[in-house]
Amino acid sequence: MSDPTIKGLGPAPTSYDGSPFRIAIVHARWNDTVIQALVQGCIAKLKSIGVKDSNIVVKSVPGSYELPFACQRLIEGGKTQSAKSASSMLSSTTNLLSLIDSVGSSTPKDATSPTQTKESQTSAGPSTAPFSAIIAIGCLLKGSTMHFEYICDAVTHGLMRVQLDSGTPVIFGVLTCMTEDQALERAGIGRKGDKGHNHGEDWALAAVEASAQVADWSKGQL
Ligand code: DLZ
Repeated sequence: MSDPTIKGLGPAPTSYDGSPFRIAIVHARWNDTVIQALVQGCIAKLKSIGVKDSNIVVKSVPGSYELPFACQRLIEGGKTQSAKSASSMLSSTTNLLSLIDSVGSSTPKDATSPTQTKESQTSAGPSTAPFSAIIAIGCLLKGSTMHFEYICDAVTHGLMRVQLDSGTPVIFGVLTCMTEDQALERAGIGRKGDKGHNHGEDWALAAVEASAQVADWSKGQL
């Protein structure tokens, strides 16, 4: 019988569509079996609620202690990528306009070939929008020293600080377990009969819900 204290996410008051959002997952590599199950569960749920495959970015770090810094840098990287892409789009549009200008009012003969911009050719490709939300996934297991307590505390506060400082939701996907069995059951791969529940799925739902709320609230739509 699996741990009866395992709980999942209750239904949201609204159902959210993930298709407009770009989501990053940063995961630790410690306790890899648990991590892989959580990441796979998270990705599958993101896709099932509409997030496009090309809008899911997955990065890894060695351990949970590295998660806050990696999340902070990735959020900044997403903003930089977005700004660079917007400015290169603007300069391509300017070039195109000056080309049209230089041939007078006539339309360029082959409007799609030599004059086509790199950006327009790849417009169906991966999004370069800033991340709507980031999901930090780790698994900390209690050992016989105080190491666990210090890392749990640092990671929890670090991730909270990153989301408040950046304004980008950071989903807390860090299991803090006393035993390996507790972790396996919270990744849906328990060894004792009932497999438990994969919390990666809950974190995907939380990421899309937070993304939708931030998008609405930042436009004053409450
Ligand atoms: C060192 C360590 C230990 C003992 N246990 C875990 C763990 O259970 N889960 C985890 O994600 N990371 C662990 N680490 C690694 C630290 O998080 C970190 O990667 C290193 O201390 C290097 O900064």
